[in-house]
Amino acid sequence: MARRAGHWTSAATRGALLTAVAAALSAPQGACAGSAPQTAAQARPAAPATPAAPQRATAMTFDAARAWTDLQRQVSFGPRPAGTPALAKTRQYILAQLKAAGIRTQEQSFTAATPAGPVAMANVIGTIAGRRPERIVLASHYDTKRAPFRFIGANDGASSTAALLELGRALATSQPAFTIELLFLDGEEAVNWEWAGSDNTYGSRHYVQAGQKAGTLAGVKALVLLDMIGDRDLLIRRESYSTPWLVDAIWAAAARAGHGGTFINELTTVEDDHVNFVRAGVPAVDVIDLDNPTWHTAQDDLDHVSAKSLQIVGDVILAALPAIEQRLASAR
Ligand code: 1BN
Ligand code: ZN
Repeated sequence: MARRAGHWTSAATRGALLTAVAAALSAPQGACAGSAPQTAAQARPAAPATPAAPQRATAMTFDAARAWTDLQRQVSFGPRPAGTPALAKTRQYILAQLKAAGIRTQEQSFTAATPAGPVAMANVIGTIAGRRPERIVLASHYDTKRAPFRFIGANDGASSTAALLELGRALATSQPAFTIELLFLDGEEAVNWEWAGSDNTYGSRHYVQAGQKAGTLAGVKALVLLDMIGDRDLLIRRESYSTPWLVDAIWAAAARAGHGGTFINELTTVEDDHVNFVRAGVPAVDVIDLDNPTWHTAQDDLDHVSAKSLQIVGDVILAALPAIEQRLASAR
């Protein structure tokens, strides 16, 4: 199942990145938020004039068999709505997996005011230190929808969380240029059946507000949100709230990797966790497959998700990260 997705730092990429990083270090911070859309091709810097300093080049491998195990384990905990013991178990599983991969962890606990009263929630953050402190955040919600039937969220909740854990393992020893933050969000799902008003995305709203208060959100240069990426018939459209250059970078990587049939050029619109980042001025993208008949049904189960879909998305995100870094490093 494992497949080599590419090198974080090939000699050429590394040299180009170092050149761009040097230029970017003298540029004003936060300059990329809200800047004009640019294609990934335009963002690619020229080849370096001088060879890069020797660094460890780590091959990054997304192993969908490991991700599949993560997905199965989450499903084995049963329905996992915010505030339940099953979600607390899921959180402990995520923390244990991050620690086992040598990734620094934090819990961000808060109490959300929901239509059902106060609910204790917690985001989980894993940090992979990069050569510079500015962060690229990779995110997924890990809660599942409260439902009047047994909803286990194999796709909606477990698939993106599994992919994020495996991306963490792949990136843990890669010495990335930007710090990579793995953000496992609580409370994405509405407590009421309908998604309306502020009854949704509790975890991302808390993360953004806390970062604004502490002055740390300015260090988040991009957010890549994964959601419902495990469907057997995976089909991912460009999402219209998402920042165009980030969408371009991911879709270009998908096309290069031969996954243009999965990452298609049609548009869809979804209010998801990424919207809270976009509204706060952080470039953000939602990689989401909304086109599945099992969404919020009892059929969102192991029979309707596949390891192959996890592999495609894992490979594409790993392949897109260098272009995202290049764009950020050359932003003025
Ligand atoms: C994603 C997964 N979402 C809910 N579960 C967000 C969403 C909101 C999807 C509204 C469709 C409509
Ligand atoms: Zn959902």
